[in-house]
Amino acid sequence: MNDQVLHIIGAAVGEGASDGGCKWGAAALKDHGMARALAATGRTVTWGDTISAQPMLATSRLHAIEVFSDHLSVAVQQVLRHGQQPLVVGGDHSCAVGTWSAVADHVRPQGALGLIWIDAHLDAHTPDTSDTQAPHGMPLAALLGHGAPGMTGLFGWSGKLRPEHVALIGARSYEPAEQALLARLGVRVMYMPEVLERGFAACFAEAQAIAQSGTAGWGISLDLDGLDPRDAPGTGTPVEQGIRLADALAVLAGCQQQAGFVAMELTEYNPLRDFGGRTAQAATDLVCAVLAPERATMELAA
Ligand SMILES: [Mn+2]
Repeated sequence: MNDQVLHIIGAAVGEGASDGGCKWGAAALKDHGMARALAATGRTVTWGDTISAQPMLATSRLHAIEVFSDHLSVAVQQVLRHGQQPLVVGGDHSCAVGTWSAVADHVRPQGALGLIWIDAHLDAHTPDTSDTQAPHGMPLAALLGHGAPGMTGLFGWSGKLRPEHVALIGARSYEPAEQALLARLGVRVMYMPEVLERGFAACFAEAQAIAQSGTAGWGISLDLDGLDPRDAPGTGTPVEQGIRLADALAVLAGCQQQAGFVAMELTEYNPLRDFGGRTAQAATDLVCAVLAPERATMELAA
């Protein structure tokens, strides 16, 4: 539906991470002109509310993220109820709990939600397994129904994602407990060596088939640290040897036209590490590639 309004929601959260710089990511991407760039692709774009985590009102970091997730989920729910398409711009990746809980709840009457998770990490810790206790390492586990009740149980139900409808691409930094949880659940994880061997295009095609098969809709949660730091250094937790930007732009172009595509999230932009704005431009080009109303050949910024 190419005339559908694209509604951007900022997620001003850095409290989920050990380095809080991502809290300023949404505001920086707004200043960089992300909405204008999306409008230039032919979309009708609104930059709506920015939801901020409020650590001073919380008893702990986890509690702050629980309250924030609840607020973000209501904002995303409102966008969907108005028939608009949400684009959530983070923010550390703990925002995924609010984003995808709302999308899953919205499509629930028609069926399950599929999700493609592009990331250097697995984000599949629970409070029982995390050494750092950083909530941005927990959102995927929470969406699968494992973790703190305040993160798993939004809208009064748990298990927003079923393992068979989820695929991860690009993982290369993780702990055994998260790998074990995803393996036990049967989630398909394409680790970085496999991506380098098969190519990002083949991996994404497989992930898309997983996300589309037997679901009522699907989306993409894109953690910028899934990219190679040579192309996107301004992320919360950079890890060497990732997906190259040119590959991502070529492969992600046209998702908006694919059957069942409902929403996108872009996370872990850290403007404090993005000297010269290269990562902001990469983030902008990526959302334009995914969300443009017609498939366009992206020209790489020199
Ligand atoms: Mn992540």
